[in-house]
Amino acid sequence: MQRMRQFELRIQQTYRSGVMPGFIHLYVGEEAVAAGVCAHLSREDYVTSTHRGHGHALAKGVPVKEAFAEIWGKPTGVNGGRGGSMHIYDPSCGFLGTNGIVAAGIPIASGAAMAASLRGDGHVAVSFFGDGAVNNCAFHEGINLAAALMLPVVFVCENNLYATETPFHRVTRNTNVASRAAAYGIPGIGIDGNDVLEVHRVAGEAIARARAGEGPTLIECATYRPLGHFEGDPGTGYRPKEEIAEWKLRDPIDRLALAAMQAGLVAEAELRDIERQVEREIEEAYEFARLSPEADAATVTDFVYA
Ligand SMILES: Cc1ncc(C[n+]2csc(CCOP(=O)(O)OP(=O)(O)O)c2C)c(N)n1
Ligand SMILES: [Mg+2]
Repeated sequence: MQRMRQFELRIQQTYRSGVMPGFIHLYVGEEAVAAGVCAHLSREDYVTSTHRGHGHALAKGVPVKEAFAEIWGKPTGVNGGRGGSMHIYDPSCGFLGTNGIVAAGIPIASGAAMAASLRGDGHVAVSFFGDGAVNNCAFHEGINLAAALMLPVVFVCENNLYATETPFHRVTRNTNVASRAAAYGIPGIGIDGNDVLEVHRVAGEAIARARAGEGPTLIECATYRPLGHFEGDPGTGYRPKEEIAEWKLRDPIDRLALAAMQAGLVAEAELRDIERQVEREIEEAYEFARLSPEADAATVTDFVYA
């Protein structure tokens, strides 16, 4: 969670300095979901992600340096800087992409799970998506197919209450995403997405069921993005300040740190050590990306098919 948090804050700072091209949506505040779920996945398992996908990429094992350079558009990026924030793709660790098209990762995960199922290799797929995805047709088709074929896939909705500036309750009558699982005949579970231990427990059970051939699960994680929708949106014009303040008190990293200290599992100094260790790692990634050359304009048509 620290790695995801500090990565995003460094990306934010770099982006704001004006050197980074493109458009970014930060994952700050939602780290418990990616961390709790991806802890159960091997490199060969699959993940599909969203426009808010830097955290998913890191949690699935995309190297921090190459992710940083990719978002910066540098040729040393994991996709040669051709993809950027919303097209980070690394098949070597089963990461089937951040994705600028809302809900598009859902059927891709079902397809990856179908491939794993046909090969019989015991691998699973996980699809992360937002509340904004659940009224898109890809949600219905992707989950229905997975349920009908009992595919090894777990659908993880990061319900942060808003799609851009639109509150979820304004665009749907049934705001209980987990309850929609019933329509597909699969288990649906709503959990506290800012409690990494709860995410870890529930995701572990769902992933074990998928691996055992017992089919898909829909998990709805209640979470929040304290920042704006994208870098540039102040994020305050469409929701009460009190709501943002209240959710900041439920920060997933602070909560785990406090619980672990109260249980006597870790001393504050050890937590600071982790923070500093991650700080160094992120600084190295930043320097790697900064010192990488800019793309050569002569290569602009490389990888373009006619
Ligand atoms: C199919 C499609 N429709 C609309 C958009 C424009 N769009 C980009 S992000 C977004 C909101 C997504 O909200 P949500 O899925 O809840 O994810 P969050 O940003 O809250 O993490 C929209 C509507 C898009 N990218 N793709
Ligand atoms: Mg949302």
